[in-house]
Amino acid sequence: MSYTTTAIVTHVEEEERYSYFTVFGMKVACGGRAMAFSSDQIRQYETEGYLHLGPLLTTAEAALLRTEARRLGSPARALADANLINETNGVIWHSYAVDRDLEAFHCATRLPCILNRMRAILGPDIYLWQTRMNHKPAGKGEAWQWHQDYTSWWQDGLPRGGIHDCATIMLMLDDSTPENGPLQLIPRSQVQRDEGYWDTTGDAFAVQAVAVERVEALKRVNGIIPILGQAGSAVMFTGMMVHGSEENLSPLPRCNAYFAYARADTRADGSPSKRRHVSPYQLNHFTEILNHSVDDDAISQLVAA
Ligand SMILES: O=C(O)CCC(=O)C(=O)O
Repeated sequence: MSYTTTAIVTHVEEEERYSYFTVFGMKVACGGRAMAFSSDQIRQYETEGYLHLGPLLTTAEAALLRTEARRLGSPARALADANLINETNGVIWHSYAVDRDLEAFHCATRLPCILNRMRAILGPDIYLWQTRMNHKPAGKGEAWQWHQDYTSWWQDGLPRGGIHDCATIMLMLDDSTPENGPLQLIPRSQVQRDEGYWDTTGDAFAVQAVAVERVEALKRVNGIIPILGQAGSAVMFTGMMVHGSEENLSPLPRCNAYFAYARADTRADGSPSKRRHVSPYQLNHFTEILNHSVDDDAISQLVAA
């Protein structure tokens, strides 16, 4: 079954009900936390491959998640082998399964403001395919080569990577600034899945990178968008979006959480992955349909507790 977005999206007519935020001096409607996508926003996601959602969380909610993220990225974490340690500097730089052992992140992956947006794009029945977090400590955070997540996920058996098959919400847990190695996207780059090659030059793990010539060609036509915003802001992007980031050489940390969802009829068949997994938690173990959201204020309740 395929979904047409117009059938799913509740179009909100009243202009004044939008909230706005500013990126590079441009005023962008983000719809606000509780609001459904407008059809313009859906169109932007479909053509550009991403949508900046602006601030989704309050300052207090973002602060709680940030504190929990630091705990998650420490050796004290319960699921120790869901964390990856950079062999060069001994820093934990990547965490998988972030919704498994901390309630705040379990709630974050199931907030109505996130699930409803995902359902608007992927259809009513969705599941969590992967959760991960990139800790980019001040002065130590690694660059990420240009890549498409779906190149890896295809090897894991996810059968389709189209814009209505799988999508990721990236949640900023620190402010993302031009200096601290923000996520960067190449808009409109989601049009084809590149085979990718194993780039082992990073200190961390080998990434299935997009070939340099292809990246240069895409950049020439579409440019690069750095994803900036205050902690608690989010961006949504599709699985074939070419993205990466620079090192964090600034004095400020930059931590992002990534929640990847897929629609119910886009599932791996359980065959072994064609790539080597660096953690037993690289993909989510629980892929049940997310029928229920938590309360909209679930994270605020944890703040108050
Ligand atoms: O967080 C970053 O800087 C980039 C991470 C990334 O590209 C990924 O997790 O796929």
